[in-house]
Amino acid sequence: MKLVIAIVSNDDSHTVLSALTKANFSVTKLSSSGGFLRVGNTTFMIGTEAERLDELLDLFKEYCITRQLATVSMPSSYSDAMFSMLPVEVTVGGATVFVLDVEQFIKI
Ligand code: 2BA
Repeated sequence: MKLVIAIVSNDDSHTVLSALTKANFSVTKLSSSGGFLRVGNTTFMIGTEAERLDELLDLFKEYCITRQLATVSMPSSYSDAMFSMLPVEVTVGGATVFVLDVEQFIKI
């Protein structure tokens, strides 16, 4: 069994969640935020049989769209502020996915 932790844009979370549940994956949805942009995103935790991993990843590929976003990076300290408030373009969307082996899956 695998545990998939997937971080996606809030813009894509509704459609990918619908597709996941329609395909009979069990999903836990967490509200999260990224350390770089410091805006909200969505983290999904999905426990699945290893045989269905490719099917699961295909749903994220289909529904999580990458886009370019112009933003300003947030200063981490006062001395950084003068340099880091310049506009930067980052790629957002898509999905950041971690796949972990599950040692035990227990429902009590
Ligand atoms: P954020 O940390 O808010 O990052 C949003 C996007 O900003 C990133 O997209 C990347 O394109 C850019 N970015 C991040 N750190 C950067 C940096 N130091 N310099 C320049 N650009 C930077 P993604 O890579 O697709 O990541 C989307 C979200 O997934 C991240 O939001 C974070 O919440 C999570 N994430 C990505 N990689 C991670 C990792 N290795 N561990 C934990 N969470 C991760």
